[in-house]
Amino acid sequence: MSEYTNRIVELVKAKNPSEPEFHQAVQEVTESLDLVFQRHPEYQAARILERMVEPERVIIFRVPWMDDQGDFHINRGYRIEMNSAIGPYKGGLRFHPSVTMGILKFLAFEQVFKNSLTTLPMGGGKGGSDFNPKGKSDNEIMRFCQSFMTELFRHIGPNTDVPAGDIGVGTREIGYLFGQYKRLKNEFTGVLTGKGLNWGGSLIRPEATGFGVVYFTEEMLKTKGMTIEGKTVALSGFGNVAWGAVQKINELGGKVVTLSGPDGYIYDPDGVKGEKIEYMLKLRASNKDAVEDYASEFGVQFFPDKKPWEVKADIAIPCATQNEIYPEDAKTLIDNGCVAVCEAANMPTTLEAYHLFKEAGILFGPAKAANAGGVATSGLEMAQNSMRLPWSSEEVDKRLHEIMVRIHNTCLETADRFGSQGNYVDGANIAGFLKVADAMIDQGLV
Ligand code: NDP
Ligand code: 2IT
Repeated sequence: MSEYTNRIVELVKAKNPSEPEFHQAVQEVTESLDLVFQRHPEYQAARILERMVEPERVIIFRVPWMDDQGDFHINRGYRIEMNSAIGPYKGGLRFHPSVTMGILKFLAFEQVFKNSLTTLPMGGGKGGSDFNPKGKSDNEIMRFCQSFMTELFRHIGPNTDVPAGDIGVGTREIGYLFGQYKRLKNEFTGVLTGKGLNWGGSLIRPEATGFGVVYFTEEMLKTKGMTIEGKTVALSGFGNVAWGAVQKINELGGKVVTLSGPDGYIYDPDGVKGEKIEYMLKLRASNKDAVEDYASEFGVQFFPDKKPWEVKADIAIPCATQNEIYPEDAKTLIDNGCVAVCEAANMPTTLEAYHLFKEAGILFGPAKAANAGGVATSGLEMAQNSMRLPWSSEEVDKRLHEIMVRIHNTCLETADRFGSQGNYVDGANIAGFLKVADAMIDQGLV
């Protein structure tokens, strides 16, 4: 790293202590941006990166709610409004006990670059709460969502900030959040995405992140004369994104041999297919936070407290959460002959593990490019809401596919232009940065 970018990383660490995930995300991006600053000192002179690491606005609020026994609970709610240079803040809400300011800042920072890559007019944001949905009843989830929105509603709007789902927030939660927003504002607008189909949602949005990741993987493989057909895939997670990815991999003739949860992983040598894909929805809806039940249901092996990266596979697709591939996992994947790693979760690979993949010359699709299909389809949902016209699933899927191919090509072309041939990480970081940076310069001191 250059002295300049090193100074920015140190500044971020000093100003945001105890936020290691945010430091990690900033470091990864700045490593790529050195290539830009060498050629374009104007961005350094305008202090664009210094501005981008400072959120435009951070909202923190109390979320009181009552459980089914009548006991009081207090959680913390957040919304990070990171950057609105190219459109309203846009990004998901995460409900998980691990949620902290640092995690949401890393996610919001990544979202700025990701949304820029989609080519749609969306700024970057992220929010959520340390609320734990595990074991909660439907009524408890509803009361929590209503309380969360009772504060959040005054900060968001269809032209201001448009939240969506992420870990622990799916169509059910978006429904309760939307219902409360509508009561408070007396407005039916596209203020959230990931809505139900019969009240403004878009076809393919639930599948979009997973579909998009697989489209991106297919494009990466094509550059080496390969396809997904006949390949085995090690996949982590079992939630919304994993479910979409598994469907599309099957459709393209690949075989998914693992799923994982916080309890361990299952190994299914015949592949997760047919009714097993439907079963994933049951697992997710059970709020039990575990994949072990899959093993007993389908008579396959369960490996407690282990990660799926020890299984020999051609492709690895992490779909659970941040930092799930460490250097030792990367070494195992490389030794086992893995040809591609494509990030469906946000920042699932540690920096050191990414450096190992880079040295080994493995195809590596970074999250901000590879998983952009989710937010891109949110952008398509916003477009349909504005027109008050729904598109068919073929129409949405066709647009999603085009967007993913375009993002893939943009990454490669940009990496090439900046002397980092074949490096999707550099390509994604630089292309995402340039559009936002130019918009910020056009808009003056913002
Ligand atoms: P879900 O809540 O549907 O599923 C999340 C999955 O990750 C579950 O398998 C969950 O297991 C697991 N998980 C979550 N936290 C942890 C943890 N701390 N340790 C171990 N496992 C964990 O969320 P999504 O499928 O929507 O999200 C998965 C990933 O994809 C996240 O990184 C998210 O940011 C990213 N993503 C999501 C998009 C979307 O549109 N939904 C778009 C782009 C990226 P458990 O339930 O047991 O905790
Ligand atoms: O990480 C992500 O891109 C998401 N959770 C989706 C955000 C969105 O606004 O659809």
